[in-house]
Amino acid sequence: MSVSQKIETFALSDSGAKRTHNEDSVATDTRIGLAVVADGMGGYKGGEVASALAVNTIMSELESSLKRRREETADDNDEFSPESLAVKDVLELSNTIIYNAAQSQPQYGGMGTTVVLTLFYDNRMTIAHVGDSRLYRLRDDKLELVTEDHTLLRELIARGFYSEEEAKESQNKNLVTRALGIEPEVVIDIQEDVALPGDVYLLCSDGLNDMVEDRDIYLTLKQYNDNLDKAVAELIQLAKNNGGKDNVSVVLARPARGSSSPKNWAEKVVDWFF
Ligand SMILES: [Mn+2]
Repeated sequence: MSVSQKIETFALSDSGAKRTHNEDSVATDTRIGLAVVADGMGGYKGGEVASALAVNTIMSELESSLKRRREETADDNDEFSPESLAVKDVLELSNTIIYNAAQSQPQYGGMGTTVVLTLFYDNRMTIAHVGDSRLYRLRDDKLELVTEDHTLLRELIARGFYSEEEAKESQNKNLVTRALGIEPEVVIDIQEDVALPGDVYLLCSDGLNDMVEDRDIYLTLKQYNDNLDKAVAELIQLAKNNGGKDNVSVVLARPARGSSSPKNWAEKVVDWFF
């Protein structure tokens, strides 16, 4: 890993065990600290087109958007960092591009895509998502779900109509209530947090978490912690072994250790203990 890299990443996307097309798209850019997963939906190639439009827009526009936002004079009233504002810019742009394509070409009518994105910078990170693609974080030996699905089911649970147990049996658990490209405007969930060098971040489409229990995701990340390319392949294989009904995409990202300079005493102590 070169010094200029902010993260190391490992990514795979697979059509699964049942489907012939893969409507998911994944991408990473270690230079700017980016990882993204999108899960498209819509008839006649609409899903593939929508998720590809989202990922391509992010990959081509985020760097210039970051530059623009970082050059702006900081406004004390800004709720978000320049990095988060740049992420918001490109996701809103993606929404517009997909929406316009769907409006102008009948075969793509109604297409849309989920998205989950992480951007790492200065020991911090921005997390953005729309829909039911997820971000998990492994830290201090605990796996935690960072994002909250935008699904009908989640809303019904939040309002007390369903228990978590009843929810597992539900037929329409994958009905997403928010996606890029469906409406002219979209509300994007954005979080900012610290990112620690030992953390492992997992971005995935629902084809992983519908097929593989959180416990097995945790155990796989533990087992292959020193070999994250194996972890990615193993997670995809687990999803396929368990039925693989949907396309399955996994991106793992691990923040790089600040620089190549020798560690100071305090950092070494921290390493011994964790
Ligand atoms: Mn899916």
